[in-house]
Amino acid sequence: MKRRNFLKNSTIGTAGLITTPILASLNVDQPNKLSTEQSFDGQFPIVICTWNFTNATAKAWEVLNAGGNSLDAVEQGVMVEEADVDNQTVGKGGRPDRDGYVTLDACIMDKYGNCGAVVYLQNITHAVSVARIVMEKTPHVILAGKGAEQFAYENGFKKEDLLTEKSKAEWMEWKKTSQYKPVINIENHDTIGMLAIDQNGDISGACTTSGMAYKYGGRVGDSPIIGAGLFVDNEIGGATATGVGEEVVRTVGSFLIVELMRQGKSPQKACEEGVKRIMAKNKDRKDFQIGFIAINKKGETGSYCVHPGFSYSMFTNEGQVNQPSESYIKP
Ligand code: SD4
Repeated sequence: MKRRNFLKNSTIGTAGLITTPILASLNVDQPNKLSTEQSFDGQFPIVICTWNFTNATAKAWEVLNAGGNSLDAVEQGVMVEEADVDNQTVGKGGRPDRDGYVTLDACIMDKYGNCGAVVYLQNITHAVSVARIVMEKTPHVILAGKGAEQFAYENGFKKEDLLTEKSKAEWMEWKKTSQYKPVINIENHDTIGMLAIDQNGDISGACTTSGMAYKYGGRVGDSPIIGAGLFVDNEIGGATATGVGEEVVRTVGSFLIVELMRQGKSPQKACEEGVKRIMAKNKDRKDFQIGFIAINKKGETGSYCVHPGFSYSMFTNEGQVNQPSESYIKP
């Protein structure tokens, strides 16, 4: 976003005036940190998320455009998908594990590097909100299973059956063969990982999923693991992942991408390197999908994936776009 658009934006008549001194106070000696000069080259406020979850980015944008902070934006953005029963990869309506239980993984990270996560959470739609209160109300980072569920009830969340008729019918069909074979680009959407920069230039991220369909009971993926499925460093940028979580965990993918940006790589180049590291560990195996998205402090974005078909949704002052991702394996 150019300076003129930034100032034109929104509520920003005043927010721009407030923001500029904050930007000016940031360290200008380090190229990866936001300088006053650089601050208007990128785009912010901005929100991006994995896949074409346009309703989610629209919700997050609503928060950002009203002057809200990036933490609220990412939480409320991904909640849209958690509540959508037609989305069978996130929240309510998600596909169950091989025993028929819907178990959710989610995490959230704020501008201070605070983070919270829930793993193997059952019967609660908004796993990301439970993750947020783990971050804000406990001395811990991760709560699992029954403990996480109990904590959620104590904090006013209500018990819900997350297994919809549709997901149940599909699971019963799957049980006939019980063959575990993750499908590449299921329905062209999957786990939602979201990154946002607010009007103050502060970055937050969230990631939430029902995990791989028909996984082993008790399996936890990358999505709630800070550094794997999501990482945010407010001085540098953020990254988040979708795809076969085991592969992302093995390379601590999102942390790696943020560190590569710290070393000077663009979000695009950092995502490419993240995927290449995974492929280097899988010389004989290419039958899985991983997609990374990243954003730096300037609001520049990038993405890369293993197989064609991945894209990310972006909402800025210039509107919403679905950005196709380049892939390691060419179309
Ligand atoms: C997981 N990364 O549980 C998640 C699921 C996902 O594409 O993104 N699937 O491994």
